[in-house]
Amino acid sequence: MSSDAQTQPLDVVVVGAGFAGMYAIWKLRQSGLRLKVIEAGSDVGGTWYWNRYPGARCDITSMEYSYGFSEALQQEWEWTEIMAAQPEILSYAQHVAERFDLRKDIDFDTRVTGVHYSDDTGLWEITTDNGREYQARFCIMATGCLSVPNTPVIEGQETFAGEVYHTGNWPTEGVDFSGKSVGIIGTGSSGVQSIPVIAREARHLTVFQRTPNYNLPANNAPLPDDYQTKIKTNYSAVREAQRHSQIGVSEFSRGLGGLGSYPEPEEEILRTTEEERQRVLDEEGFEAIRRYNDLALSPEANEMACDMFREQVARVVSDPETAEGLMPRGYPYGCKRPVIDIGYFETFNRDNVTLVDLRRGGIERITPTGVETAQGHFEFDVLVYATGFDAMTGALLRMDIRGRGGRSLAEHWEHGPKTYLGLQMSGFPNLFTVTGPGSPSVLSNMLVSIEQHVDWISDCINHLDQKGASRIEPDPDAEEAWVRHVFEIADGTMLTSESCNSWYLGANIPGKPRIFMPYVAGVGVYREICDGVVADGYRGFEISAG
Ligand code: FAD
Ligand code: N01
Repeated sequence: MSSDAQTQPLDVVVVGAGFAGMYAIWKLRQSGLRLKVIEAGSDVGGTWYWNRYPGARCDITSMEYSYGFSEALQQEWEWTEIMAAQPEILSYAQHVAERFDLRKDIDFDTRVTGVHYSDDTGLWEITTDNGREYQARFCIMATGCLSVPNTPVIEGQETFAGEVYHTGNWPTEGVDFSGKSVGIIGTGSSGVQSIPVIAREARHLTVFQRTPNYNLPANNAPLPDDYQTKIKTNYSAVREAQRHSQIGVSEFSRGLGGLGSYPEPEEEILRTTEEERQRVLDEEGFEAIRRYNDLALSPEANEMACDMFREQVARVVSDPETAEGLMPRGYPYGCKRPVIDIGYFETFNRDNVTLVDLRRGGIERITPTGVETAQGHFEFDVLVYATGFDAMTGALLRMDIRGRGGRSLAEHWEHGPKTYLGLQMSGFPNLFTVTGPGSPSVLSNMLVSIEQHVDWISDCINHLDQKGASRIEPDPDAEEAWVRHVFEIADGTMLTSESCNSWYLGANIPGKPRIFMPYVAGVGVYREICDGVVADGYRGFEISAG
């Protein structure tokens, strides 16, 4: 048992010291709760601690992808670019840890393996890979939605004789690609960000692409002074606007760059002529695809915009066969997490970059010297997996979480994740998830969603303590109704289209139930629902003395 926990159980154990776990420390301390955060990594930052691959950066303007809980913090921190790169975001996390003295409440290099509820004591018993044990009244899972790297099982992969890396678990000391030939599997956001940078460093880069994306240009740049002044002068209004928006980005960043800051599309593509579309393509290039407002509603409109996108690929990429290989087909624009890039398509005009379009013949096996495909063998010294994550449920299901009566979370989620509001599961009293499935989570600016969840959980614990109650968990009917609601509003949108294999649906992990996991109604609507539940005396939750 943790030395702190030996004499007396803790009030709260938080698992994970990314932005969610870090904020939980600050917030829960305000109520004088005794807590401990347990983190597998050696420092704070979560996503930004693990994803150190070259080119990693956020896709939302950093002045909005940052904490809003401290006016002093948001005034003193200076971002250098519109969308900061990983080293800067990690420095920000470290600054927050130092400024608020967070590390003293974190046990690093400790991975939680078991989280068991005791029916006898009403406490959570937490076990770890280094033998430390903890007991707490409440347990908060701040384990991240994109924190379990997915390495696909490919025959022969253990025989590869060179260096092997995963973008989601990049070495702290970095990787020197100079003079080396590199193979990279995967062209999602991580691949798209790292490919241009690796191509500049390596002798040769071979890109194994299974599905091309409808990427948009990042439009990143040094942070404009006038924008910084505008945001800092209006920060409280910016944060308030975020909280009531669709994805957690305010109108103060409109037109700047990054997700959520694009101008509202105003034109219907179905009303345009071929001539007009050609003119728009000449003027706007890849960005043309986001000026139309009928793409979500009409498959025909969507396909017209996709045609424009493909034409732009052909305009940018010199070799016609490579251009054809980079053209997304067979699924609609907008059904996956948007991928934004810096010079991605232009990278394929370099002499030292080869595209292997796996749609023309897939990977058969990995060999000691490279990758064997139906199109031939490709050799390289270094293999990079940019193959994503076991998203949203992965980190939770990797721990042995057991609730009342020893029932496991794996059993509860056998047919897909079931939560009430993405905050709790029935049968798991006093256990909370931050940005869990069933909440806006990965469809939003995560910092906004993290603060909302942690605030809600903290208020809930205070409410129980004030009432002298000891337990809260969802009523199974309320949980079922919420799961249905989450499904119903996603159903029929492009996000659940049959032709779309996104990680939102769990489609990237063999055997994972195909369920759309996040809540699409937006952070503003969702916040109102959560607040309404509290105003109605925690409607849908069972609160009891134990
Ligand atoms: P994480 O940052 O994932 O932290 C979870 C922590 O829990 C990790 O440190 C992990 O080690 C720890 N943990 C997990 N399981 C255990 C265990 N069993 N025991 C102990 N510790 C454990 N979101 C945006 O909104 N905007 C962006 O621009 C954006 N860019 C991204 C770029 C990349 C490359 C990636 C991968 C994600 C990005 N995201 C972005 C999503 C990002 O994950 C969130 O924004 C945010 O950082 C999540 O914070 P978190 O604390 O919830 O989770
Ligand atoms: O992961 P992904 P990611 N053989 O799952 C391919 C956030 N993020 O790490 O599409 C061959 O999107 C797979 O192919 P396919 C953001 O939320 C943000 O890139 O399944 N290929 C795909 O190309 C993002 O959405 C940023 O056909 C295989 C790729 O690997 C999320 O994290 C940056 C394969 C995986 O793409 C995940 O992004 C980075 C196989 N067996 C991450 N298995 C920002 O820009 C998988 N693939 C902010």
